[in-house]
Amino acid sequence: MQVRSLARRLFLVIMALTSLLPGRIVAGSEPVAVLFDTDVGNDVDDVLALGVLHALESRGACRLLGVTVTKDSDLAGPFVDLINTFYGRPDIPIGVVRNGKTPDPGKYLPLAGEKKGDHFRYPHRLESGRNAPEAVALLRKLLAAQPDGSVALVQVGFSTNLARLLDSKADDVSPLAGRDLVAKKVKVLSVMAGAFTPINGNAHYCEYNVVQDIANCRKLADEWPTEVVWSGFEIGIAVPYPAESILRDFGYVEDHPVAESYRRYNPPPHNRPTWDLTSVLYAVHPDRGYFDLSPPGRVTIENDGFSKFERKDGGRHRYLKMNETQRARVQEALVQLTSQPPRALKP
Ligand SMILES: [Ca+2]
Repeated sequence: MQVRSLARRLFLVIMALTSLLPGRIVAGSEPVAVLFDTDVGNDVDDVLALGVLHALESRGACRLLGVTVTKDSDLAGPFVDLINTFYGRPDIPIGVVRNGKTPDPGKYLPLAGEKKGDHFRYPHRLESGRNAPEAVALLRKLLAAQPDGSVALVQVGFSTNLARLLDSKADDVSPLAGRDLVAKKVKVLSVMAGAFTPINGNAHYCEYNVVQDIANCRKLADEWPTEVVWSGFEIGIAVPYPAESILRDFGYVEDHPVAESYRRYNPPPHNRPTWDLTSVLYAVHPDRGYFDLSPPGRVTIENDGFSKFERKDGGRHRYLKMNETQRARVQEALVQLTSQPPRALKP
């Protein structure tokens, strides 16, 4: 009797420990299929957001189907490749914009060109965005291959690629035009853009991602056929990434591309806002209570780039809201996810 009771206790302990292993998928939940569209190379939160996606994939919460870039620098695609390679996923497809915005390489994309002897300091295969597929063609191909209504699309830069996707024509990968393909395959568009509360007392704040490509953001707001959830400027600034984490949580490897990008962009003690990270967290964990949602309505983009929200029953647009408890939870989750080591990091 005693032996059986001991064996049962041991069994329960093992089961409890197993449930704590990273990567375990909670019964009944499928990893969320994610497409990530980024202007990586401008601000550094895009890099942290990509790190968060990799950490979530390592935990079995999502699958990163592909990354598309709206920053028109030849180093943006290679930089995404080096981050994906660092996290042990060098085969994730990367598509880049042609004739897009902000061609300057900025402060940290040059990491993708730096060498140590004959090799890249941070290993990767893609040497120039010119060798990568065009973003819209790649988005069509990846969407067409997914089950209907399954994809979470995360846009954390300009709307160039996704607006062009709406206008894309039927092709070899799908008989559907872009808008119909999106309506069929996409579950939600989680977008970091706009501002939905006054910013430092300014009730007409024109946010950067919108302002850089107003026409395409307006098209996205007017024509995107699925649910859209906006993370406004106010959400990211309410959750600063603690610089202390950059100083203390990334030393598990000598050179860490996320921490190094952060230092090059705006080094500690600066606490960078987590704009793009919040759109990723919502897209992968919409049901975990990290955020509340506004009532449904409609976002319109004005001529100067201001994002106006009007409440409307049955509207497809909502924006993220957050109380103080949620803010604390989001910050803690984002620090843990951003600093989580790659799964197969070699010593
Ligand atoms: Ca961004």
